[in-house]
Amino acid sequence: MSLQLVHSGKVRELYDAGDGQLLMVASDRISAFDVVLAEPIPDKGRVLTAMTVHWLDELADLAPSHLVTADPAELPAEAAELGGPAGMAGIAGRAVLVRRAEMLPLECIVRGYLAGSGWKEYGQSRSLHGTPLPAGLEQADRLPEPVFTPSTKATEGHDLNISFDEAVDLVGKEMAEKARDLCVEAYRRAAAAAERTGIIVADTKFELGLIDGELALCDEVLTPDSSRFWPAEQWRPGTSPPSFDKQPVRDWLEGSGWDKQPPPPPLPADVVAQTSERYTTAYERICGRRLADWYGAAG
Ligand code: PZK
Repeated sequence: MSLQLVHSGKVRELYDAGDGQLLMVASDRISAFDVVLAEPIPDKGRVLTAMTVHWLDELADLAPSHLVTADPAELPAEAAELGGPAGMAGIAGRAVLVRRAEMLPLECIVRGYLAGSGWKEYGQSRSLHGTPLPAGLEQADRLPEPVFTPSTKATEGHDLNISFDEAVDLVGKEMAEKARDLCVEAYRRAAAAAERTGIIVADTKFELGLIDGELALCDEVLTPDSSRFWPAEQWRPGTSPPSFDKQPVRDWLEGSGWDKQPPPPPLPADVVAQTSERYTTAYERICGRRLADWYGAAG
């Protein structure tokens, strides 16, 4: 009996584990400029999984989560088939068992800094998803207060930014307010903790779902794939700060002469190694734990 694949993302997979549970597996794949590269980044899946578990634990008093277990000993036996020749050891640390939730049809984004589409919108209308902002802000500036900037999951391609009122139309006033308050508080806490380690969480995306009628944190939480992490010492308003994790990949691809059309060129081994190191450092700095202590990590 094999686990049924229910969703396949760019860099992770979701399987039906029966009994109202799902198995989420984070791969070591990396995407840049909207394409997935051929070379895996060693330990990336473990870093993202360990970070999510860290934050779910830190935020447990704020909200319940979908997490059942990350312990490979507690995963369904069929999960070993997904680990390649190493069996269960091959997915240890990058697979988690979760409860199936009724997902909100919203991407719950919180922005503490002006980057990406938020910076673009500010330039056009001096607002963020309808929330007016002070004049004179620069790219990458810190916002006076974090702003909840929801979007809807587009079926293909990119998400569509919506106003808070449009979020209310989708999930109702009470649910939209609950989601906003939960996400803004989770962002505040995580950003404050990361700032103490010299890392800025510019923005992050939460996915919420209902489990037994309660709003729960689902999916990835405060990882480099769901957030913009910047090294604080390289943050300069008016410029676009480097990504803490993916910058070696982006820089190398930019310098390679690649036309940004798939397939991308193969990444050199030293770029792969440097990037793996960045992910590990991000985990160890932000979470204050050693990756070697996480399930399956080489150490
Ligand atoms: C769920 N995704 C995103 C896509 C992935 C993940 N607890 C849950 N219950 C029901 N559905 C989901 C979750 C969670 N988390 C998450 N889509 C549905 C997604 C592709 C691969 F690993």
